[in-house]
Amino acid sequence: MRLFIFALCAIFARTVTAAAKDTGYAFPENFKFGVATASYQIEGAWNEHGKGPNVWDTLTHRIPPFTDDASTGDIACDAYHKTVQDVQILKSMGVNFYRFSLSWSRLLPRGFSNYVNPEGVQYYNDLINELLANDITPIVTIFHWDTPQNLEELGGWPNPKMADFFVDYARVVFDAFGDRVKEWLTFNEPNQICQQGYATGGMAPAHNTKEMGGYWCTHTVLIAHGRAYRMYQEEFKSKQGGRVGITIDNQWNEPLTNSTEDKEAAERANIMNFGWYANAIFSKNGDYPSILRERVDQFSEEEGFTRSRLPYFTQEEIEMIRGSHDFFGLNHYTSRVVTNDDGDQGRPSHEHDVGTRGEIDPKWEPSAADWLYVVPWGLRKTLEWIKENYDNPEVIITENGYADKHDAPLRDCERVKYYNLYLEEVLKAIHESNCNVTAYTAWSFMDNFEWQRGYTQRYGLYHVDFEDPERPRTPKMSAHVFANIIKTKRIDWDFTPKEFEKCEWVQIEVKSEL
Ligand code: GBH
Repeated sequence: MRLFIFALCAIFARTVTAAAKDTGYAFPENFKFGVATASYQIEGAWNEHGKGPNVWDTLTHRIPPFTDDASTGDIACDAYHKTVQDVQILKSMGVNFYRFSLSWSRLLPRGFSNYVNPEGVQYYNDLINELLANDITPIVTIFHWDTPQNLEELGGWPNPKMADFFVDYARVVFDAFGDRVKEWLTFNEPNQICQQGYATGGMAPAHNTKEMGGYWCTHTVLIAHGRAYRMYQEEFKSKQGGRVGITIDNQWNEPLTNSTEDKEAAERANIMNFGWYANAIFSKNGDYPSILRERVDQFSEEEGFTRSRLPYFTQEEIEMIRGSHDFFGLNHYTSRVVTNDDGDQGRPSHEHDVGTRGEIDPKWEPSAADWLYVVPWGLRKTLEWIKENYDNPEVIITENGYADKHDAPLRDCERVKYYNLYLEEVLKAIHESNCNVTAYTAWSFMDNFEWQRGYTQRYGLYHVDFEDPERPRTPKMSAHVFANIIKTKRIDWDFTPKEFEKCEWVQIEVKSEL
């Protein structure tokens, strides 16, 4: 069914011409560019050198297979064995920074800080040192979805004790790497950790507790983030002088029509999906957004629950979490048009709590991922929304990228188009809306294990051949274009075909040397 809809949309989109515009703006002198990856998606070496199992090891080894192609991250890009080579590639692209994540169970095999695996520490030390020796700043995500299996068996993120375990783990990594790592992200996309992990079952540990686990998980994650931030301030900030943030993802929700009802619905969807995570940390008053509080409290009561499905913070917790950031990490890929929905929506459920329905505009160009449509202006609107609601914090775009198919060509026109169009919107946000965006990260450095999609979709600037035991990396056209953007601080529209629909057969002159 999903494929069928996708195919229909694809036919539709072919007839539409992209509005590619050169605004002539340049990125500010001190603007930084980088590329991102995550431990489970690239490292492989799943059971080497003392690494303990995590929820993705467990899920991908399960029978019947969880992933579309029955694949695992056992080897993935084999990045664990390719530190020097990968850093050379990063250097050749000219990136200012590299965002990667730490594998918790590689460092603490059973999740607890009573035993730190020296070989795990060694691997990340080598990577960090290699980056610094090549003038590339490491930006480190402490947790990108690979919960140690042992901690999952104690309940995972809905268990409030996870905040203790996370703070212990964070202390270990600040202590081991913080002399050289100055930019930290506590969590990648709490929304996906919690909703996909515990409410819908789309990601490990793939629990489907619908109306419950997502809220409880979020509660723990927000507390864990706040406590790790405060712990860094107290124990490390004065000697290490680094910065700590969090990466929150959104889909921009645009009203389907001009009606007041649709406008309210879209705003409610932005608040109840994005603000759910951002408000407690970034808003002046802290805590969950009041509309989330009111609706979930009211619906829980109507549904006959003893207490609200949305947990309450203590006053102390509100103050501890409020302001626990040195910057805002944003992952953004796509948008929806949104309308009010008073239907049942599987009540009790988060969808019913929000009471909206998101749709795809048939004019939007699809990607190989069924959720990812090309909607460049959604990024600018997101940046403006953050500015308005959270007092114009510094924003680091920690992910943005495009999926094509397993057999997509190295001449990846669609990806180039995506980056050019989205980056143009970043430029407008900076120059026309005064948004405080200081850095941009492409997802991803190279093709990798795309979670439940396995290796059926590619996001990389570099192609990885997963059939070859050497896992060779080859630059795609997008890698050349991105390298050129980094070098010139401008989007070079002449470098790419002006008429994108002819992209497949236009010859592209490759200017940069990768
Ligand atoms: C990012 O999440 C991740 O941080 C990164 O690890 C990942 O590789 C990258 O995106 C590409 O997916 O199937 O309709 O339930 C992006 C946000 C939102 C992507 C939810 C997957 C599933 C939607 N994610 N989405 S659905």
